[in-house]
Amino acid sequence: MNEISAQVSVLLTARLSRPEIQPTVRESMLYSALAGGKRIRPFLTVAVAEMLAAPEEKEKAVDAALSLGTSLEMIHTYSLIHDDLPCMDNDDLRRGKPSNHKVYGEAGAVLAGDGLLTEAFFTVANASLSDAQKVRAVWLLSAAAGGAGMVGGQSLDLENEGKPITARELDGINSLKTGALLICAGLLGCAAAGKLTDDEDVRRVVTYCDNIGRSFQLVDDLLDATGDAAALGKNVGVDAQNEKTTYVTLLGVDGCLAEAKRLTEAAISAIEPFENSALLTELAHYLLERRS
Ligand code: GRG
Repeated sequence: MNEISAQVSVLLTARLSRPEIQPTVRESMLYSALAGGKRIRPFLTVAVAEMLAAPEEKEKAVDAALSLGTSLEMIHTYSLIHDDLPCMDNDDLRRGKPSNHKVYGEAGAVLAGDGLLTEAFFTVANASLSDAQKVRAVWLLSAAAGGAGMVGGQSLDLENEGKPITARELDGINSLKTGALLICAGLLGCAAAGKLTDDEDVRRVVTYCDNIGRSFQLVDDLLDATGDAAALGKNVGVDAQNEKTTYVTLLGVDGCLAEAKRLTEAAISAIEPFENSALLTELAHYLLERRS
């Protein structure tokens, strides 16, 4: 995981340091992009590409996956910057550092987010991919990040703050807010390996991503309720402060853990038929056991 994470940081630095980018917004984008995220999404994209590509195509597929995963990481980073703004979650700590708006001001943070979202598509446009792969990647990224995906989930989440919601409603919000980008990560890996349409392999990857996405959210809620701010690099107890219904309020700590384990096993069993699934199995365990 560390090696892929380092490669993503190198690509992020290269793309976001382009001299054409205005210095202030460039510095603000780089600040958050290199603040030390876990790089789960690009790792997922690369691991899927590696698993699905034919041996003679592997190198090319992994290279493509690194570019696509980097573009997704830009979108993810933008969402965290905007999520921390006073008009949203109002968080002053992210990835162990002051949130972007604490350093660059609210306007600087809004622009850094806007810039990262746009640079993501510029990265796809400039990647070593076929035209068909680029079109597929643009489709996947925009579908997952927009109003029918992450932005839609964030909107629903804000609307429901302070209101009691059911487990079903919470599942719906999280599948948009968190799950959409994780499924996108897997599908970008399929695209990098040349799989541009649905088939049995792609469906298995989606099932895997859907299950780790749900487990990821359960663990996220657990960490907010019981985790350590220093290890997490962000404030804890934020959900309770914002009177949010979470999986911890609905299932309790033990219930959350049991459900996260069940989902992790379901994820692993979806990719078991593949020969080369070790990286994805490792990721599923890591997400369950993570402390940050
Ligand atoms: C503002 C459009 C917009 C969307 C925000 C991502 C998001 C939607 C909100 C963040 C709030 C949150 C804690 C969501 C739970 C899942 C999540 C995305 C956690 C952070 O992802 P990690 O753990 O972060 O992968 P790192 O820093 O490791 O990259």
